[in-house]
Amino acid sequence: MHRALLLTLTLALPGFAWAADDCSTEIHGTDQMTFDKNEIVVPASCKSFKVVLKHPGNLPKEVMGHNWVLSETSNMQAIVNDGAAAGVAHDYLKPDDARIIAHTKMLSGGEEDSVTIDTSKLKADGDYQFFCSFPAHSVLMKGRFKIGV
Ligand code: CU1
Repeated sequence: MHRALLLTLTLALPGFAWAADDCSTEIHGTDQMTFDKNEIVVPASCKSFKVVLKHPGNLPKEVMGHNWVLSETSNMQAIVNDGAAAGVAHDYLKPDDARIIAHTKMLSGGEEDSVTIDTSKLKADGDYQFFCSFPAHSVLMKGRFKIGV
């Protein structure tokens, strides 16, 4: 088949998957104290899932730091509270907190970090949330994290 025609058919048939599911995503934490996503869906076929966090702003982490933390929704507030007590020296996370499923480091503007999650640790029907643990940021900076079909 002609290559251009093949491309046309691929674009015209979105349900026709030529590539494997994308087992990664990129999310931005901004100087406006927002994430650019409020939901992340992990394809069920992914054995692992990589989250790349970028901070495209200019402010230092002491002022507008952002991390990406994953936990069960019911644990989020306690992780945030204990993180605030742990302070900036610990990136606003209690060290070795078993309730944290995954997290990046705390970023200043211009930085990036990533974390890869072993999806076998997640339940398909689990209730998960991602958030930033910088004090008060999780009021705005949070979203649903779920396993797709
Ligand atoms: Cu933040």
